[in-house]
Amino acid sequence: MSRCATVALIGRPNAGKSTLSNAILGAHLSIVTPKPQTTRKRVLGIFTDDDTQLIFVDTPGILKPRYKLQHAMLGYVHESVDESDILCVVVDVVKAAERGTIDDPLIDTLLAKRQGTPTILVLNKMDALRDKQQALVLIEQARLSGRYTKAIAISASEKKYVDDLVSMLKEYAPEGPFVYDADELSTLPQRFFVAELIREAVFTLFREEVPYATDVTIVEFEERSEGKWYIAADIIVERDTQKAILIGAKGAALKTIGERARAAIEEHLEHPVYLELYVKVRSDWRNDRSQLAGLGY
Ligand SMILES: Nc1nc2c(ncn2[C@@H]2O[C@H](COP(=O)(O)OP(=O)(O)OP(=O)(O)O)[C@@H](O)[C@H]2O)c(=O)[nH]1
Ligand SMILES: [Mg+2]
Repeated sequence: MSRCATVALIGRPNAGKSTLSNAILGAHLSIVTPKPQTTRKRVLGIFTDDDTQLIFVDTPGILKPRYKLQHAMLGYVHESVDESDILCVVVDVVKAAERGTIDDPLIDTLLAKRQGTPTILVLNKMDALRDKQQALVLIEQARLSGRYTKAIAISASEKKYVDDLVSMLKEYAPEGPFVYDADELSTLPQRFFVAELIREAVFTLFREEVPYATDVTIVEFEERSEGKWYIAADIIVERDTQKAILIGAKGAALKTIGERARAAIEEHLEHPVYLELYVKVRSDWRNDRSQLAGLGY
C-alpha cells in the first residue's frame, strides 16, 4: 500500500523553511533571501518516490501581523496547519540556543489546535551553531514538552541530514493513494514562479522598507512558438519615492532587476524570455483589501 501525506513547513520568518523545501524537492520552487518575510503565499511542492508521496507546503513566517498583507500571510499558515497530516516546525537553532528554549508562544498556540498530529521539530542551521551540544539540550526540551513527536537537527543550506528528515516524515505518512502524478513537482502556474523570481531580485537588491512595499504581478505571459517567450510584469510599490529607487538613475536599477530576474526565469522555464518590467504606484496596497485580492492574497 502506498503512503501519502501533506506536510506543512511552518516557523518564524527566516528560519529556513523555503531553503529546506527546495533542498528536499531538488528545485528552486520557493524564493530564498537573507531577509525575513520573503515567502508570502503557500508554495506547494510534491516529493514522490517508489511508495510515498509527500506534499510539502512552504508557508510565510509566523509573526504578529501589523498590516493586512501580514494578516493574509498568517491566514495561509493557519490554513496549511489545518490541512496537513504532518507538521514540520522549522527553527533557527542558533536563535533558539541564544534564547535557551524551543518555547515560542506564537508557534505553540498554532500547535495546540492540532494536538495529536505528528509534529516534527526541525532544528535548522546546525552548520552555524558553534556549540553543537546546545542542540541536544533543545531536543531534550522538545521531548519533555510533549508537543513534538520527534526532533532532528539539520542544515538545509548544506543539505545535511535532510534525507534523514524525509525518511522520518515517510514513517508518519498515512497509508493512501497518491494525490498527484508521480512526475508532478508543483500545481502552481508558471506565472506564479515568474512573479516570485522578480520579487526575489527586488528582495536581494534593495534594502530596508522597499522590498516589503513591493509586489509583482504578471501582465502578459506569451509562450511563442518561435524565439523568446514574452513576459510583461508590473512591479507594484506604495510610493513615488520607492518607484524612483526601483527605477534608479537613467533606469539603471530597473535594468539590474531585469537582468537578474531574467536569468532566474530562463533557468526556471528552461527557455529564453524577453522580460519587460514596469514600476507602478498603488498607494498603501499592503493595507487595502481589494488591492490585495487583485494581487492574489
Ligand atoms: N547557515 C545557514 N543558513 C541557512 C540555512 N538554511 C537557510 N539559511 C539561510 O537563512 C536565510 C533565510 O532562508 P529562507 O529559506 O528564505 O527562510 P524562510 O524560513 O523561508 O523565511 P521566510 O520566507 O521569510 O519566512 C537565507 O539567507 C538562507 O540562505 C542553513 O541550514 N544554514
Ligand atoms: Mg520562505
